[in-house]
Amino acid sequence: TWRRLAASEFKEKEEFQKAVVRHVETTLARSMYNCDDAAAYAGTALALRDNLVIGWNKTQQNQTFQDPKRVYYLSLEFLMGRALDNAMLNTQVKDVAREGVSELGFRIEDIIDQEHDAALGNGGLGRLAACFLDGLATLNYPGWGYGLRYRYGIFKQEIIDGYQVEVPDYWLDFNPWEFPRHDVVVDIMFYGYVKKDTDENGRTINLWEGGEVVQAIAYDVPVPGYETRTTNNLRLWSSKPASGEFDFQKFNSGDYEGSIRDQQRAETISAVLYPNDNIDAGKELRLKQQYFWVAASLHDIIRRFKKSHRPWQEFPDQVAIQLNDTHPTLAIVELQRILVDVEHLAWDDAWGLVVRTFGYTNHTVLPEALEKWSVPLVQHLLPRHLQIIYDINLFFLQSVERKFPQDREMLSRVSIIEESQPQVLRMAYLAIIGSHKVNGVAELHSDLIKATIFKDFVDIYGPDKFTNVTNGITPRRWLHQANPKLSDLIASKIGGYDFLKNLSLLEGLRDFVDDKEFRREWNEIKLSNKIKLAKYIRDTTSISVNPHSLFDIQVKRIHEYKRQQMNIFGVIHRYLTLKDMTPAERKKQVPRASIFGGKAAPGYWMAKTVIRLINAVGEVVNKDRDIGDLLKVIFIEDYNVSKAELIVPASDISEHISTAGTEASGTSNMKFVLNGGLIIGTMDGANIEITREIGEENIFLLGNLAEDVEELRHRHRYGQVEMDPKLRRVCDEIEKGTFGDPTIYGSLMSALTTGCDYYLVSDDFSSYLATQDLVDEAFRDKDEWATKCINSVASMGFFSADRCINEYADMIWNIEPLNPLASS
Ligand code: DL6
Repeated sequence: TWRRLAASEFKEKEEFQKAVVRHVETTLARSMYNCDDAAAYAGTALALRDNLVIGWNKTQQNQTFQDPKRVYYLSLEFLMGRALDNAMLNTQVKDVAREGVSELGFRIEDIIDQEHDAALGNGGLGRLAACFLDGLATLNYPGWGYGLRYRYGIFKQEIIDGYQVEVPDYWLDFNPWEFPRHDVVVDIMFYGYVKKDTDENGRTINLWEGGEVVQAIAYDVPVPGYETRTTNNLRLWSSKPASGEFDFQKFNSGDYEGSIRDQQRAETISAVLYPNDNIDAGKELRLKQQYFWVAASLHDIIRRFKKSHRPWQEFPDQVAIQLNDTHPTLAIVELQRILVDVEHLAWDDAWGLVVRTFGYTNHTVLPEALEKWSVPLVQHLLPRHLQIIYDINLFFLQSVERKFPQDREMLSRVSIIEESQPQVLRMAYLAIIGSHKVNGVAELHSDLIKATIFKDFVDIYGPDKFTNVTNGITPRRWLHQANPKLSDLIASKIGGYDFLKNLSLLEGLRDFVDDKEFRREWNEIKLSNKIKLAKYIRDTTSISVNPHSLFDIQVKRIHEYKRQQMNIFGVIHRYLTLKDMTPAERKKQVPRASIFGGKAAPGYWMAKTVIRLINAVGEVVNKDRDIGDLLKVIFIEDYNVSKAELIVPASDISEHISTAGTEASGTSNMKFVLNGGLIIGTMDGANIEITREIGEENIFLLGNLAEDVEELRHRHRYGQVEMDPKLRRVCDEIEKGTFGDPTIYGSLMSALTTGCDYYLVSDDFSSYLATQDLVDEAFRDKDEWATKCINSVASMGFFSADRCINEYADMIWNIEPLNPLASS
């Protein structure tokens, strides 16, 4: 039963009300007569927070007292979204809170809407980290997240004249969910030089000296599990100058700018999230961020380990560190440095501990996303670390040479140092060499990394070092919170809400698939979610969308490999086809709303051009009277987690149409299916496993397979591929100026021709259109459609983040859940 207990102390609405009023009147110094939604949000959040903090403190005390092995999840991104609703639901106080605030004259939905998203991430990688924190806490694992407290999260996207414009997102005005720990401060050094010295035993040691020092200050964020007392911690580091705030000497001499220069320089480190998804920017500040964060986190982890006075040999028995992509790879080097230079362990002993501690998750095979750091830059910023990397590489290459004495080329292929101009460090190779397990995030992806980018390493280490953990999502946020009516309906049928902790229980829905009343309620819920989204679209864009039309949604980062361009080309084709029809023919068509959303990296011209085209097509189509409701094209501005919670439950079909072999997993595909939407997609990433779980009859698959991609690209390079005629017509229409000045789309057009169509739009286009026709056909049969949706939801158990966390815990971290009541 200890798993079931929530931390909630609020049993009655009166208690909750009192706490809200107290906070409004005392913490905010406002009168209840002068309390708007924003103040009511603050009061509600603070009341709930009081409650949360008690469970959080207890969890941390319990973990300190029990001292189990812990996992530390190092991620440069945590895309948490809003916290209030999630915290209310996880601690089971939402009903009490709703009643409480309602008597004070507020609607809980309006209060929830006041919260700013915590958007410390770009997309899938950051949201996965957030889902994993929820899973860790819910399953009572002792696990912490470590990240950076960016002052500016991912930019806010505005659409002006059809173009994306980036606006800074200052989200920290009022953030009740973080606790500054002014006593948890770590000095972090950069630059300087390495000095040789001797230790107490007369051995030569290397000392890293001099350089700039910046302080890392901890901010803690409570992460409550669902229906448990466990509230874990997310520790985010913020940078500040080590030498006080201000240089008085400079100030007094009139050098006002100079007097704050150091302060600004230090604070810049945690100022802003790099807004790139699947693109490596390679900037010095980014490297500084990475080292600052991993050095502070390791210092903290080691301080905690040292409290128990265990010998160093036990470090990997107490500590597991998961590297979320290569961004934290310097942690491997930093731990080796601390063990050898500071703790004076022998190199090999230290290295053995390092490798047993780390696990590395790869999230991409795209070459442009694989991190490489310039050697001169690392030499300048982290001179001692570069020496250590050279040594790690040397010992590694020696071992490879012993194993493959005949294969000289292997050495240059697997070396951490790439012999380019300038030389660069291949961070993924360093991450593999310094970890005991490497995993991909979906079966196809894990197979691909073994067969392609990491093939040599499989030969060197054997296949056991490489494994797969298919991604998952938390059903608490992505069903219960985002789609409460559906969650309630499911609970009413399958015997309560246990499915939120054991998602396989959704199987129970199969017993109701033919139940008329159940199907009616199911369809009503979908319709009400679509009405809600249609209202939002109308309020924000003035475009009316018929809620009975087929909602076709593609929301994700805009990237050529995700192929939003194929989607919008398909929309143009649909528009042209409708225009060709007689009014009588048109009447027979299925009305469709094509809904897009997503941000483009600010420097990614092609992605921005795709956004421009989508908006331009919308401009033409949405006001074409011949077309009316038959086709609407909408671009939802500033897609983020809280908008996803509105959009995902409203979809009939969602698009996951990446070029096969490019999308490592995808996680929105799982969210859409879990919410009773079907998907159209390629045989890529987790789509493949979704197909396996829900059955081929419930998914609309299209396009070439990953194994064909190389050959197709080869044919394009040698001019052997004719453009699909339907795509030709679409391009002609764009080039004719139907969607505005055609020169705007020049890069998009030439990517298909002179660019050799690297993402194979032409090759998949006819299959895409044919599959969209099948979607229309299937949607006409409302009964059959509902059957597909219900059966799919029933099969989604596998995609719970809890399953992932248990797999990581078992295969990689070797940790156990901890009874949250053990020491109370
Ligand atoms: O694993 C989470 C997520 C996957 O679902 C996406 O398929 C993948 O594109 C994304 N990868 C990245 C890589 N970025 N970097 N570095 O975001 O990871």
